[in-house]
Amino acid sequence: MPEKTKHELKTQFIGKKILFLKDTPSTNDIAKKLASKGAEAGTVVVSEKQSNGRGRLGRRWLSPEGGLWFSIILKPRIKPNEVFKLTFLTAVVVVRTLRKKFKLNAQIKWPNDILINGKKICGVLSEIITNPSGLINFVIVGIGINANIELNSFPKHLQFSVTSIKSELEKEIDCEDLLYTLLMELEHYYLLLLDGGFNLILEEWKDLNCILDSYVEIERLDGTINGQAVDVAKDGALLIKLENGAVVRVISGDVILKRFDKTH
Ligand code: BT5
Repeated sequence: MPEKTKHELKTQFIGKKILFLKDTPSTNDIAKKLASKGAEAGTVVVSEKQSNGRGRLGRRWLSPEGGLWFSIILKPRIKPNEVFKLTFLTAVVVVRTLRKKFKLNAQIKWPNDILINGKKICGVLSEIITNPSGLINFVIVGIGINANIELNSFPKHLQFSVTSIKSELEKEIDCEDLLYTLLMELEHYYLLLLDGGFNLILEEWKDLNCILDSYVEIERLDGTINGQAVDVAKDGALLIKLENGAVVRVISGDVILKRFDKTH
C-alpha cells in the first residue's frame, strides 16, 4: 500500500499516523515498540505481509501478501480485565463493514473470530502494555483480514476452515479503501466505548454472533466442555449451559460449533 493515498481518512485521531511496511515479523510487535517509544494513541502499523504473524496463545497467524494485516495503538482508560471490550468492538466493526461493503454474511465467533459460513476470514489479537503498577499504558489491537488471498496459498490443513474476501466475491478488493473504512468505524465505536456505550456494543455483538443458542464444544487448556451457549456476560465470559442444567462461565478457549440452533 502506498504512503500517499487516493482515499480520504476522515478521523480525529485513529490513523492520523500510519506506518506502511512491506514486510515485518508482526505489526503488533512493531506497534508495541512504537508505543513504548512514545508513539501517539491512534498510530496504525500496516504490513503487506508478516513473517511471524501471531494469534492467541503463541499460535501462528499466516499472513501472506494480499491480506490486510494491521495494528492500532490505543490508550484507553480501562482496566486490564476490560480489554476484551476492544476485541468485541473490533469484531463488531469488522462484521458490520464486511456486511455493508461487500454484502458478505459475516458473523462473530466468541471470542475473537470473524467467520463467513463457518470459515474464518479474520482474527483479532488485543494485547496490553502495563506500567509497573499493573495499569494499562497501551492496548495494541491487531487485526488480520484475509482480503485478496487465494485459498490454495494456505496449508492444506487450513484450506477448508478459512476463507478470504477474494474467494467469497471472486474478485479482488481495494485493501486501502477497506482499511480506511475500518479505521473510521473503529474510531466511531471506540469513542462510543469511552463514552460509556459498551452495553450498546455488546448488544450489537450478540446480534452479529453465531454462537448464542448453539450447541458448542469448548477446548480449554484444562479440558473440554460441551453444552449450549446461552449468553455472554458483561465481562465477556461465555455462559454455557451443561446437560445437567448448570451454567458455567468460560473466559478463554476455542469454540467448536456442533449444531446451529439459530437461524440468521
Ligand atoms: C487470532 O488468533 O485469530 C488472532 C489473529 C490476529 C492476527 C493479526 S494480523 C495483524 C496483527 N499482527 C499479528 O502478529 N497478529 C495480529 P487465534 O484465535 O489464536 O487463531 C489462530 C488460528 O487461526 C491458527 O492456529 C490457525 O488455526 C488459524 N489461522 C492462522 N492463520 C490464519 C488466517 N490467515 N486466516 C484464518 N485462520 C488462520
